Amino acid sequence: MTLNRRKVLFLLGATGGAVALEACRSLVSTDVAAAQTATTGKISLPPLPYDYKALEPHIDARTMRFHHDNHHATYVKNLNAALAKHPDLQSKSVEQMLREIQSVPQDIRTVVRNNGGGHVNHSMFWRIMTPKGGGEPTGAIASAIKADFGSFATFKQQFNEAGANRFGSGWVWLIRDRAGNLQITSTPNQDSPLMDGNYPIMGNDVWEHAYYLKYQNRRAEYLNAWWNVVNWNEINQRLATASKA
Ligand code: MN3
Repeated sequence: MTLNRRKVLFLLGATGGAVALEACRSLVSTDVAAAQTATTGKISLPPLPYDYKALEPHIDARTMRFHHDNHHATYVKNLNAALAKHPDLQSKSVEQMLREIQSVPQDIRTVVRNNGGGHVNHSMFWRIMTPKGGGEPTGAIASAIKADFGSFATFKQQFNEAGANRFGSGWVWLIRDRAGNLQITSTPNQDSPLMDGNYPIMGNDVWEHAYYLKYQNRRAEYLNAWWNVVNWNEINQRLATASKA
């Protein structure tokens, strides 16, 4: 019996499983996934921080429901199944596993890369959107964007281009690299910038499942509409976290 298993049993006995789980779910943190691993030893699906229909008309309720309840839930399920084969890994956060992907046991490395990446990417994604979002960036991210890209309009255009040019499935990112510079990048599949030592400040999901029901093949239209739901407060928090890392 591992330490994590004992911790879980302790939590269940002391506070009731539902309460412990609720405590994990309500954590307001950019490292929600990490907190959940540390507390329960098992990864759980974070609930959407708003209703399925909250991002209408820019992102439709049906897409949000499928995306969260099916796609993200499946990443969590597959990740837990893989980690069950290596209980020693359960003391690590998923972020840490991605940062050290080459040290993850070979038999589950690809599963962790795809599903751990999927879990961490989507846990960020739900939080950097909000029904009260959009508009011009605020705070430190506004200054950083102006300093590094000249203007928000230029940044937005370059970010959308990178998203449009990602062939097939993947993500477009604003990352903070090891040297502390902001860069627009993109990754295939569910690969995380963490795997290259970069910190994802914000990212947009350009898998077809993120937009196909409403926008069909019009990815550029989705990329444009997405800015209406961007949560600059949360992105400022992520920038602060990245700067401390
Ligand atoms: Mn997705």
